[in-house]
Amino acid sequence: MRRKITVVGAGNVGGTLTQRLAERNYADLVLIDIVEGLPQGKALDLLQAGPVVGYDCNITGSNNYEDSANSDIVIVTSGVARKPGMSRDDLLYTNMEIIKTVTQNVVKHSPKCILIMVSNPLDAMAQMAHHVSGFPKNRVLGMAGVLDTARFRTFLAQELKVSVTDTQAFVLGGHGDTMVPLLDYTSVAGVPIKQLIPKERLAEIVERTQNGGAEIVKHLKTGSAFYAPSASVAQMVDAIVYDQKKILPCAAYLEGEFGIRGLFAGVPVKLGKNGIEQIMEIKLSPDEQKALQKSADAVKELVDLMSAKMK
Ligand code: NAI
Ligand code: 2OP
Repeated sequence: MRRKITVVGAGNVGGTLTQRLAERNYADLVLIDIVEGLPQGKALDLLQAGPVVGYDCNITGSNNYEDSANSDIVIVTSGVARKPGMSRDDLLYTNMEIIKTVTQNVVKHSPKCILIMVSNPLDAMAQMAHHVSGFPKNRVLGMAGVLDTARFRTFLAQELKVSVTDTQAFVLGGHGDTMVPLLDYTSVAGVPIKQLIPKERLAEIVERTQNGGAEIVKHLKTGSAFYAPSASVAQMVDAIVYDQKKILPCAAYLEGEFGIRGLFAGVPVKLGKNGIEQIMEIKLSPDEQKALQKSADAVKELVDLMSAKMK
C-alpha cells in the first residue's frame, strides 16, 4: 500500500505543498480545509495534472478528517497568515484555537502520524500541537529553520554571485525577528563566510534574513510567502519518507539541550523515518548561545500567553 500524507489547510502553503508532494509521487495525499469546496477543487485540479506531469498518486480533498485516517505524516498549515504591519505573534490567539481543534482531529484519526507544524507563530503552535496531541517529542516538529536558512543562503549567494548550492548555513532559534543565523557554521564551498564578506555587510544580510518573511508580506500585501515555505516542508517530508537521516534545522521540543527546557525552538536535528531521531547539540559561541536564549525567551512569552488564555 502507498503511504498516506495529509495536508491540513488548503491555502497558499497547503495547496503548493500538495502540488510538490504529488510531483514526488511517493504517497497518496489528502488535503483538508474548513472551507467547503476549496480542498475538493484543488485536489481535483492537482489530480488532473497527473497525466501530464506523470504522477499517479491519489489526491483527495475533504472537509472531513475521516478521510485523513491512518496518515503516516500530517502537515498543518491551517490558520491565518500575516498581512502587512502584522507580526507572526499577532496571529497567536486566532491560530492557537485553530491548531487546538485541528490537532484533536488529526490525533483522533491518525494516532501514529508524524506531525509537522507550519502555522504561525510557529514555535508556539508546535508547542500547542505537542501538548494537545500527547505525542512523543520525536513525532512533533515545526518547519521554520529550513526556510530561514534558505533565505540566508539565497542572500549570501546573491552577494557573492555564486551558486546557492555552494552555500552552507544554519539558522536556529524561534521563527521570528530573534532568529539566530550561525556565522561560524556558514560557509561557501567550504570557505568560512567571515573570510568572504566584511562584518558590517554580513550584519546587513543577517538582518535581511531575520526580516525575510516581512519583506515578502510587504510585496504581496494580501498574504505571506508560500513557494519557499512549501519547498522547505517538502525537504523535511523527503527526509522522513526516505529515512535520510538528514541534518536540518527544525523546531523541536527541547529538554535541556542548548540550555533550553520544556520549549520548542529551532535547532539542528537528524530527520529520518521516526521523525526527529536526534537533536544535534552543536557548540555555539557565547554570543550565539546568548542570542539563542533570547530567541527562546521570546517563544516562552507566547507560550505563557497561551497557557494563561487556556486557564
Ligand atoms: P492561507 O490563508 O492561504 O491558508 C490558510 C488556510 O487555512 C485557509 O485555506 C483556511 O481556510 C484554512 N483554515 C483556517 N482555519 C481552519 C481550520 N480550523 N481547519 C482547517 N483549515 C482551516 O495561509 P498560508 O499562506 O497558506 O499560511 C498558512 C499558515 O502558515 C499561516 O499561519 C502562516 O503564517 C504560516 N506560515 C508559516 C511559515 C513557516 O515558516 N513556519 C511560512 C509560511 C506561512
Ligand atoms: C514567513 O517567514 C510568514 O512565517 C512566514 O514567510
